[in-house]
Amino acid sequence: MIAPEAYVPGSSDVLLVVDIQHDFCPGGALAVPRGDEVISAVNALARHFPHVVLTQDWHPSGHLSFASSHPGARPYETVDVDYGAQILWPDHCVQGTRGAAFRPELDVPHAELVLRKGYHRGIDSYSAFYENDRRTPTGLASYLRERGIRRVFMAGLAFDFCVRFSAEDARRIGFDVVVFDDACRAIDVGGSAAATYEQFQALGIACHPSACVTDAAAQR
Ligand code: VGL
Ligand code: ZN
Repeated sequence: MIAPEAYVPGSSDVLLVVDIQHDFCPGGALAVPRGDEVISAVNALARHFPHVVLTQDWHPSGHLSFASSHPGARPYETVDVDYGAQILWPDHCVQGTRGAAFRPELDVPHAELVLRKGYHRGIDSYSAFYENDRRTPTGLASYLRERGIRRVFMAGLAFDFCVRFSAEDARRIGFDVVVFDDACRAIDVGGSAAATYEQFQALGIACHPSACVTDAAAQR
């Protein structure tokens, strides 16, 4: 694990910025409480990372994760699908809509890759590495490995879903993982935020304040 002290990101580090989209911010279809507050911290962090990857939740209409696709079901209920339990969400991040667009305040012009996920109608994808069937890869692990990345740092939305699943997969794949939890916000359904911290501890996923990076740079 990486110690929570000041450090300067290098060429084998990537910042993975998760789902800074209208629909996950206040006023959006699946608003994460105070989700918009992370944007300035993410912008500040990104300036210190030579490599940045953005993820974008990107569902076709009628997606399996939408409660509206399951007659009689309501958002935030869990249903059984082919690959196991799936929480149902309000329709969100529909391909090409404003809700799926990045918030305009997100300012990371040097981001190298925009990784879209959740585009298979019948499989949700919280993780940026594997879809919710836990078998279908997105290609991101190979992309990062092939480019010499060893440490994955994360910030964004939502802490207890897409950040959590991405962090856990990255760790299992063999990357060192740090989550800047002050630059994340949680949906928090059924204790999911607390469960995320427990899992991170069990798996050796560190949570550091983003000041570890932004202050280190200020000190130089
Ligand atoms: C997310 C629920 C559904 C997320 C995406 O970005 O955390 N959560 N789709
Ligand atoms: Zn989604």
